Amino acid sequence: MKKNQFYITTPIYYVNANPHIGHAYTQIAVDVLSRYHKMLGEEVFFLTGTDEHGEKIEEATLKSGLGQGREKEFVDKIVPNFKKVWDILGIEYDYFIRTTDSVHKETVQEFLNKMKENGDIYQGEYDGWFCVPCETFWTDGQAKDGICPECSRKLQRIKEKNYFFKMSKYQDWLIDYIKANQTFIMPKNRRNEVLGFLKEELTDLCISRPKNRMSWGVELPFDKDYVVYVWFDALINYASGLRACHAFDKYWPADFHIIAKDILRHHAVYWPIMLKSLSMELPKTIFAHGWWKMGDEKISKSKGNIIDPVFLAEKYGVDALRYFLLKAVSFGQDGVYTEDAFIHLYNSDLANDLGNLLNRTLTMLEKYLESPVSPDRKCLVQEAVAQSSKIRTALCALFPRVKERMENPNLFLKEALEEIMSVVGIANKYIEETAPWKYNKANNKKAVDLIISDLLEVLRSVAIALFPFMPHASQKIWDQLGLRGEVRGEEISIEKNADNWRRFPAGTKIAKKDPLFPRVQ
Ligand code: ME8
Repeated sequence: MKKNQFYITTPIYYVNANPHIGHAYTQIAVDVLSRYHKMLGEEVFFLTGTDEHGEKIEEATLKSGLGQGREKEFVDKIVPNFKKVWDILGIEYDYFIRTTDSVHKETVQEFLNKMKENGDIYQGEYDGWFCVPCETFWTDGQAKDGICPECSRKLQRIKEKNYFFKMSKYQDWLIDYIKANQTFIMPKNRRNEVLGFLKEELTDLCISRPKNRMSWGVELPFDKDYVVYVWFDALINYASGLRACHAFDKYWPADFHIIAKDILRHHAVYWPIMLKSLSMELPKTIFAHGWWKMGDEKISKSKGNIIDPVFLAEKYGVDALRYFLLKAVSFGQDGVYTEDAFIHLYNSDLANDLGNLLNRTLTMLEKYLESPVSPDRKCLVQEAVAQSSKIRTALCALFPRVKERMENPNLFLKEALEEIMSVVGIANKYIEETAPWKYNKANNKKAVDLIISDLLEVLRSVAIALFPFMPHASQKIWDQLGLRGEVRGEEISIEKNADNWRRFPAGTKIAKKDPLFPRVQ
């Protein structure tokens, strides 16, 4: 039984084109959770990678001008683009699994052999529909008029001998499991969606493609004329990725598989049944977030309405992009992207609220106090003391509130950011209400010191709490405050920060720089 480990995954993306803002969204959310759990002192494993087999990739290879049989060359060219984008976005994954890696292919074949030995795989005839862009099989009942119910494109009609996985055998078990484990599929509306889907009789899943029609895949270990259906191959990455690092025993099962709602059925129906057939432990939570859209349409490479995350990161900064994606919509819901909305949030939250708080605090410190923070924080001005105690209360509640939201199975990432920004707002108001410049004019240095010390306390804690979301900006705040070392080394541990107050070291030398988030016009 694992104790202090946290295993989190992203989907593995198709490499038929470069990543867009939708892929970046999942990566950033998982990176935030991973960084957060590291700050709790847990041992974290963050797995990502690429899904490189199947008809879609075969088609993309042909379209690229490389001939049949040169798929590996094609994917080898695209994969570095994914890694480059993740580096630019500050995604600190622990391992990048590729489904063309030998450890993955071996794992797939081993798992399929086991399922066959268990009597869960058999040969039969597939007579139904297939969607190449979604790489998904559909029954007559699901595909009205030969149109894909997921992406609305025309389907292929397929009638051929294939191998099947006995999903129907496990239908009742899965329904009971989902009902008994309230947080297995999150958020709740997704759980209901899966339970709704399971009200219909589950058909067995076609898990092979005959090589004479589509040969780009992992060969079936028990029949050389077939390759494994790409989804059956891809889902196994969550095990092979750990195996590649000899980390399986330490981290299995996953705490979270983070995906978007488009691939919920594959993760919440196929995958648990595959694991059940293999007698393997199930992931604790499958969390399906929403879609980024342009107008009413999902942003997707096949629709061509993509937004390039690197362009935005270069224009506004990586951390601004990370902040926008997680603050603009509650995790789990859809969001509509516009650059205007991005700029609006950037200016109001980052330039005005956070950037200003840092700037005003450091400017006052430079102007009003001889030494940065005097160890003597006693202040005889009752008014200032009363205000100070209010801000102290707000700040002491910050880590517990952030913790409550980040560790909630609903993954309240937006709401955690709201808590942090609310303390920033309170601190800005504190400056307005206490007007330290007046105390300075009256030469009451003790009151000035009290107020500025409080603001430094706030900024220190805010930098820590923001680190998972905005790692670069929070380190810059830390450095400007003159604090030593790295924010990432701090712990968001309630036990260790029981009273999150008076933790700012006295006598610290500040290092004020240009504004962190210059206003965008
Ligand atoms: O489905 N909004 O790969 P894929 C939010 N290879 N998230 C989005 C998005 C959008 N508009 N567009 C894409 C596959 N995503 C399979 C997965 S896993 C074993 C195999 C993100 O390249 C989101 O995470 O089509 C979604 O689930 C994923 O990209 C789909 O990526």
